[in-house]
Amino acid sequence: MDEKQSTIVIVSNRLPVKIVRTGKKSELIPGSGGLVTAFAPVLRDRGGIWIGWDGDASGQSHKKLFTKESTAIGYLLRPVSLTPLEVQLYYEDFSNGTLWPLFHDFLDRCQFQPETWDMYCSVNKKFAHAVANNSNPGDLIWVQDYHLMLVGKCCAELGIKRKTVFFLHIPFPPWDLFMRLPWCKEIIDGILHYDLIGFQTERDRWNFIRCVRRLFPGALVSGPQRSQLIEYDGRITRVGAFPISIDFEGFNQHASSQEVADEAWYIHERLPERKLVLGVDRLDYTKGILERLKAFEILLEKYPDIHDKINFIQVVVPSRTNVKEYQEMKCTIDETVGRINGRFTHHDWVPIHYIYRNVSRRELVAYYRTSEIALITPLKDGMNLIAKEYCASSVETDGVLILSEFAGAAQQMGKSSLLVNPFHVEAVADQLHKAYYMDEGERKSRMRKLRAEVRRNNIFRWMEHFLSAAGMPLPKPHSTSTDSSDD
Ligand code: GDG
Repeated sequence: MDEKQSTIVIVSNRLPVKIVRTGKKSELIPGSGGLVTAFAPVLRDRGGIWIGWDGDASGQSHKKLFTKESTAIGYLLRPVSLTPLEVQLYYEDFSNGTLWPLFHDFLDRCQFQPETWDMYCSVNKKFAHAVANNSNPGDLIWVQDYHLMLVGKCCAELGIKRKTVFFLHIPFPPWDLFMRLPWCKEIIDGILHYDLIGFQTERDRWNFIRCVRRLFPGALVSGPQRSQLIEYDGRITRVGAFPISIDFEGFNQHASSQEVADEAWYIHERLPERKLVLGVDRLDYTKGILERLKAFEILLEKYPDIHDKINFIQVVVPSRTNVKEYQEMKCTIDETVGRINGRFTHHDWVPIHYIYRNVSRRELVAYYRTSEIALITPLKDGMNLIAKEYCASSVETDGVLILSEFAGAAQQMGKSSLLVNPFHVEAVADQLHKAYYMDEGERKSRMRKLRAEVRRNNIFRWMEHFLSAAGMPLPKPHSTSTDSSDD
């Protein structure tokens, strides 16, 4: 390694940037998504290295571009190049076609093919080589998510002695589902090579421990629930739940800014006397977009009293646009929106406003701030940062959060939101009606509690908790968050 010694090396499937080509020139632009939102402020604050795939499926190397530009991003980026076949088998087929549906309880969508598993193992090894080339013995290697569950074991096999820790951003499935995976034992064995494993919720941690007990009866599980130890094959792994969060003050301040206030005013000015219901999701079957549209349709059917007085704004962010299944899902959403609007639109009232594109951070925060109700109903979700961002941006403190009980966020935010089963569309419609008529006192009291929760358990606290469990010195205290409650 030629750069200065680093203390934290983040390893994730994708680097938090996109390569954009304009004519002959290529440049890096910051990407969007859960991981970037979570880590960028922290790495910028204290420095570090981020290793990941550069996102180019052609296998072309972009090392020079990264060397030149990555320092401008605020931390070092080290790209891993993948061949088209690796992208297909490791990323599209095994990570997205097997692990993603399995871990979100969609067994019927899983494909089980030995060649995709073989490629998953071989790409995990490739990432371990990148770790070897870009880290020093004192560093902490922090591996992210389901694409790279074997990197810790691969590092050990390469003889690299580093502290390696792992965080799973998606749910961990119940054992009877997980055991359907032909390579379930290999995966648990791989994960048990990390020194620390972090899950989003206690439920995920518990599911994992049950799998360990079933598959490795000789493993010794001890310690208090919050910080359990698993002793197996001469190694000790710590396991805990670390619910991820957001930069509360960042969203709070942006939502309070003049540019967002202007945009929020503009959105509502064009929809006067209406309450806005907001949904924001990456296009994915786990997010429950169709079920949510159905719930909204039932609301309009069952409660004519709110016709003309409500608008549902659904933002769908394009995702996996080259995959047929996702293209079909988009067509079904387009048709459903068209059908519901065709059924209920009259005069100047079009009930559903459907936005299918990436939105700027300013626009997103303006929608958060100005929407009276957020309808966040994934069928299953590791955490769901949208729910937390909505509360942090609700600076008037009177938004109502309707939240799926199957989002990880429900564990912290369930009490003060309106909790729903997203599969029970009639009940979701009833909760929407309740939210519409909720009085100001109750709205404010609930939102105050939600904001206090997200303000306290923010992304910096998450990082501190995780690093402290990893046995690393804590980063300097971040002063953006105060516990004094103006809300
Ligand atoms: C995983 C887990 C877990 C999205 N579109 C735009 C945009 N975003 C930002 C949002 C938010 C993030 O992306 C999406 O958050 P999610 O929580 O839904 O995350 P996933 O991408 O599904 O990822 C999830 C997360 O990891 C973190 O651990 O919560 O359960 O599946 O931050 O703001 N931002 C902007 N424009 C967009 O169009 N500006």
